[in-house]
Amino acid sequence: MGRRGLLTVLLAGAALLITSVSAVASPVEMSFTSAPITVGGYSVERAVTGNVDRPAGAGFITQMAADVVDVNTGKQVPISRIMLHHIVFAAYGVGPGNTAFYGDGEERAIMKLPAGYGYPVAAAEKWAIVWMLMNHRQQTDAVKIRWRLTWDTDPNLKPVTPMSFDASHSAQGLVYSVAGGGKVGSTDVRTQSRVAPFSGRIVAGLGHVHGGAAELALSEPGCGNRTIYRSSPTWGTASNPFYNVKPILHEPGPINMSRIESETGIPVHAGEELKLSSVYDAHLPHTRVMGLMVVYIAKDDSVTSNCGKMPSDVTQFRTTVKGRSKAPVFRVPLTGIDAKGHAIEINRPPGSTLIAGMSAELKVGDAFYSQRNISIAQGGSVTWAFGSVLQHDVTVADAPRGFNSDWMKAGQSFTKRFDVPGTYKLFCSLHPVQMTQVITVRPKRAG
Ligand SMILES: [Cu+2]
Repeated sequence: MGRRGLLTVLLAGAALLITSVSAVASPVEMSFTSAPITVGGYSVERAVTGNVDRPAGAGFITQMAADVVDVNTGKQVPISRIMLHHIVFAAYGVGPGNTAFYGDGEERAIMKLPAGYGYPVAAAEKWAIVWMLMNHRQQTDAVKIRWRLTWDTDPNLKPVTPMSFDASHSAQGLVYSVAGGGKVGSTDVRTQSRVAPFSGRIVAGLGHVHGGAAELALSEPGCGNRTIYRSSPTWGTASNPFYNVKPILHEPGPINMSRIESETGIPVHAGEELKLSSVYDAHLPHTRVMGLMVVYIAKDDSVTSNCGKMPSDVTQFRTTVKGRSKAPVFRVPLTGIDAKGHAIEINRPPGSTLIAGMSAELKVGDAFYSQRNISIAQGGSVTWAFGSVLQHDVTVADAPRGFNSDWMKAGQSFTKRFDVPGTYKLFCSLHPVQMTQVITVRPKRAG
């Protein structure tokens, strides 16, 4: 063998070595944080932040989680201090539109794909986060949002596509309200049907709900309505901070939603209908609730018909933390501020009561309702005329029936007719301490 031949062999060997090294490249744990975010005392902060940090180059995410950390120590911040109400990660900048690929509510949902699969990230794509934080203490605080992920550049991973379902049908904030008033044990079911975009296999799934939920179910109407993924909540015990912080922004959600993994995958056929059912208790009101599900589908052209056999390796994962399987009855209190500036529960906001007949109108300004206590006749209507620069809303905390307005500002208005008598404790879900209100609906006299 001449020198040239030896060199060729050596080079070929080196190339082989490089190839094999990259093929077995072990996945890397990575951690990123947002810039510091300042949140005022007892306040909500929310925004969309574009172009956040992400791993460089192209690769796959096989696992992902998000939380909130201290600006100085980098340690996780407890809920009693600041809670991450929700966060959604969306990829943009490559092709049209954007793709939400991971979301997390206060239950700290994780994305985890079974072995052999990855969520593909393009080198050129950018990430945006949609987030909301709530400060449960009096003092102004600062935190960073952190996302940790497992990054894998193994080119043999099978790519997955996230497919999301939303029972609110893209309502503002992705929320809706369950009015309540149904019989004990009755349920409120909202559905969304979507068509499988290609033939493949669902290899993972996760769900998100709020207080009062029974479950989320993904079914195939064309296959005898079989349920292919049921995401069930686990509720915190009564001592959980969810039930004990102030202010409470909405009826506390679960501490966990069961998620699935299946290496084989649940077969879905291109064009077949997949239906999300978001099931809530319909006896009590539940306001600003969500019913969100994301499933991760790996393309598989060998799925050639609807209603394929369910795999035997679908594993349900749920928290090992002790909790309750049934949503507890919980009444969201109104919160005020005492003389020392501490958050306390209040029965009604300060101020006089406007006694109205069949209609009343009030103004909504920045962080105030012009009239905070109103008495109105049964069947009467109240109109909120928004004149604010910032967005505000009207949300039932505790009442005989639940409802909510959208977030609104100057020029918009919201009218609600009150057919059921009783005491309606209301707040602005974005300013739950400053903006509280009580509407008393007087019953019609008999005869
Ligand atoms: Cu507000």
